[in-house]
Amino acid sequence: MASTPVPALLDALAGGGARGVDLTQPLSERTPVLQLPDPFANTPHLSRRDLSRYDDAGPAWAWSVLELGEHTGTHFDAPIHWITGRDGEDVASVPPGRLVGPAVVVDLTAEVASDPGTLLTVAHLEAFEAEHGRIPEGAWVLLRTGWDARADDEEAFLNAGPEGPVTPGPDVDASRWLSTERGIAGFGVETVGIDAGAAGGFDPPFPVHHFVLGAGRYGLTQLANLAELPPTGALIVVAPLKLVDGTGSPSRVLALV
Ligand code: 23J
Ligand code: MN
Repeated sequence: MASTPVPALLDALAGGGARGVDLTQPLSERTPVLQLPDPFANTPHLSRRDLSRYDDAGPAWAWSVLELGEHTGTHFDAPIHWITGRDGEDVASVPPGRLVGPAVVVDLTAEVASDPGTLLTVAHLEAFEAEHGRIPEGAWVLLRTGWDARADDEEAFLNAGPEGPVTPGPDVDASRWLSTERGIAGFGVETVGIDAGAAGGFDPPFPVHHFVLGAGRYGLTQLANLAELPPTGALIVVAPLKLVDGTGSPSRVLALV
């Protein structure tokens, strides 16, 4: 394996020993988008208009124009998305080596089933490492919660309560830990943002954005099918648009298991 790892991987794919898993949610007019409270601006839902559809405007071809936010659906957060990362990378500047690497999957599905506002803590991360080993350099840490099952129902997905959205995510200490304690490439979630629903009220607000993007690392949201990944040992491929000055980008996210 060591001398010809890619041919060995191709043999494994051909023989069924390895396979690709799509971690991407479908992207359409129905894709749920974040809803920030007043007075903040909000991103629109995806919309599109036809340029032609096998008609007078283009008799043999169909094509359309999209309008969508950079932060729509399964998407990538670049460091410059947050004020703490404003001197960091835009999407186009992310080195390709950071977009391919080991995935580790921290599973809070059971906790989130009984409390949808469950927060990921440093204790959870330490328990994960005690069982599965140290999170490797360049890893993408993916938080599995079962939230992907809600993705075709915007109301259930955003889960707004009287006090605001109730969705899982890291607490302040876990956000800081992810930015400083391990050499991770990024942090990914199944929910609408990399921060917990309650994180607008944390100190600092939106601590994953604050610390993780501020440390030059990346975010991934609205992931699907994390249940098909092992806790360690999967390879992730993250493919945002190479958008110059982009603060984020809808992305295709694939894993090899
Ligand atoms: C802007 C402000 C707050 C949040 C977000 C964007 C996101 O979740 C995002 O998509 O980056 S929480
Ligand atoms: Mn985003």
